[in-house]
Amino acid sequence: MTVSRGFLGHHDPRAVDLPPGQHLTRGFPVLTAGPTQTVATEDWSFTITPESGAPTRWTWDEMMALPSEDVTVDIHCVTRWTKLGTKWRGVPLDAFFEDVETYYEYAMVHSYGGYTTNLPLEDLLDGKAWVAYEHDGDPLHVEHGGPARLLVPHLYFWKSAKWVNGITMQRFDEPGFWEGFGYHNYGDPWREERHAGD
Ligand SMILES: Nc1nc2c(c(=O)[nH]1)N[C@H]1C(S)=C(S)[C@@H](COP(=O)(O)O)O[C@H]1N2
Ligand SMILES: [Mo]
Repeated sequence: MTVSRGFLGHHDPRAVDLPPGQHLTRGFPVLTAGPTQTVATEDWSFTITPESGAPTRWTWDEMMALPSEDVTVDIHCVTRWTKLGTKWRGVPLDAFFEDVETYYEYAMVHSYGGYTTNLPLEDLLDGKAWVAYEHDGDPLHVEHGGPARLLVPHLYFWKSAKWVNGITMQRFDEPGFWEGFGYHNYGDPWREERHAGD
């Protein structure tokens, strides 16, 4: 008999493999610094700018022509809630980067509205990150970053930029929005990297 982690989570939190300092939530809290962004899919685009300066841009329809995946992942917010077994559909970042040549190791992720977050490129590749446009079988709600957000479930959820619209490749790492306010530069929930110096 197999028992999913999600099932156990509703009955015996101690049986669930939770990162340190986290507790389970069954809801889906909304956390946004600043106003919710409203972007129609006709106006949406996703742009990767490598060191050549020549951007590669995908419209909504062009993104939809890339191979999508259904993923079920646990998400961990630095405010200490963890939600198990969240279901998403999205395009893996690997599919976008197939069309991009870069030797730079750092990515700065940009959102509509100006939110940014930084992470090493390797944390976006090899099936570790998606541009997600469905949650639980529905189009992603605007307050959760719809029409599309970054999903990087192995890092604290502030790295999963809502209303994502692009990535700039960088030779040197630089802090994004929360990282500049003292959040940890990398944000591994299993090592409890909440704040700079953790
Ligand atoms: N564009 C944008 N993306 C963002 C944020 C934000 O304020 N703006 N907040 C981050 C934080 S701190 C968290 S915990 C998650 C929250 O996502 P949710 O509102 O879907 O739960 O989005 C992240 N992505
Ligand atoms: Mo957060």
